[in-house]
Amino acid sequence: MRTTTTRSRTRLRLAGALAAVLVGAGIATGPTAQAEGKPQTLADLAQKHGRYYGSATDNPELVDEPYKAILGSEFDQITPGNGMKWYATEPQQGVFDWSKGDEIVNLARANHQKVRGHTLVWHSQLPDWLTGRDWTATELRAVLKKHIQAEVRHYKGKIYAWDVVNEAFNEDGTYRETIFYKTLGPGYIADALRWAHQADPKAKLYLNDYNVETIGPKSDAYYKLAKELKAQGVPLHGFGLQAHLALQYGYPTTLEDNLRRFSRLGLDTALTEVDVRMYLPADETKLATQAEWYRDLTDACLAVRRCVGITLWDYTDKYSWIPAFFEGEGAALPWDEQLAPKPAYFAIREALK
Ligand code: 9MR
Repeated sequence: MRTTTTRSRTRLRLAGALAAVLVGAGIATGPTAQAEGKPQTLADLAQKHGRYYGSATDNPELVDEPYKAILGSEFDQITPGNGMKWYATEPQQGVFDWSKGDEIVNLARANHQKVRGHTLVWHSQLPDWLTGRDWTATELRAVLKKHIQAEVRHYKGKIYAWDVVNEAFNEDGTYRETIFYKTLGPGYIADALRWAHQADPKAKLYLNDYNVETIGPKSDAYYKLAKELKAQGVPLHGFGLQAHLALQYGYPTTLEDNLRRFSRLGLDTALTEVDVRMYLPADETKLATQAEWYRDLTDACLAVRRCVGITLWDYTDKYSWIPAFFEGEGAALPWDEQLAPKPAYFAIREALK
């Protein structure tokens, strides 16, 4: 892992400051200012390394044309922030609504972007019909199988990778006591993967979680489970590290080693929901540190062969989930609320060059 040097910090600040001046003067920087007039987006730069650079997006934002223009041009992968979750896709038992997910998939097709499907099995954002009553194991198994297979089948051939099970472990590495775990036991994870694989044998199937960027009890639990699942021949192809980072907790310095150990199990890895929040107000120093982190996490992925790509959890502070969930925090993304690139954006470009 590269350590932050005063020189690189200064360089970043200068790059950011220069870009800000150029943007302010109406002179295109970055994507539109390359040699031979060829626009170089984050996606273009990432593709040269065989990686994707993506962003989450959410249906209500898609009326914002300037937002959509950057989403469609700068990225080669998108993830629906909410549109494919259980509450959205099966609002009544057995009654499916694909409208939100379809909107995202159609947008991705128009922009030649990959889609990460998010998410099939999660304890949060479940419909009331599911959480509002007790189920026997036999009943819940059937409900879960039907949901997974209906959704994966509907999107067959259109989804690059699915977050099949999201956030299955607690911080100490014990299983999270979700409705699925409590009713079905830990085997629900292997079952979910097998059912998804039957429905779309070509989609990459992931487990995905937050606070798993460092080597520690939670990522160890995934490592152990992934190893077991692979040994049993369960169709697991990747591990998603959400990477919701916060300046006050320090950079996860074991990220690269952690990615590498999952690669060695024969799994792809991806940074799936990246943001780097800070206490507001943002200032030059915090934004410079944030830029270093974005650069370092991009470097970490590039350094590990099977780290396939990076997804921002939306690309702009305008649509970040952070301020609503963490009081007094925000400014977590590489574009600000006016859709102007921040130092973090230029730092990512630097890492990709
Ligand atoms: O971005 C999503 C936000 O719009 C929702 O309100 C929130 C509800 O929990 O979920 C957000 O996305 C989450 C993702 O699905 C799973 N990892 C954590 C993300 C942030 O909460």
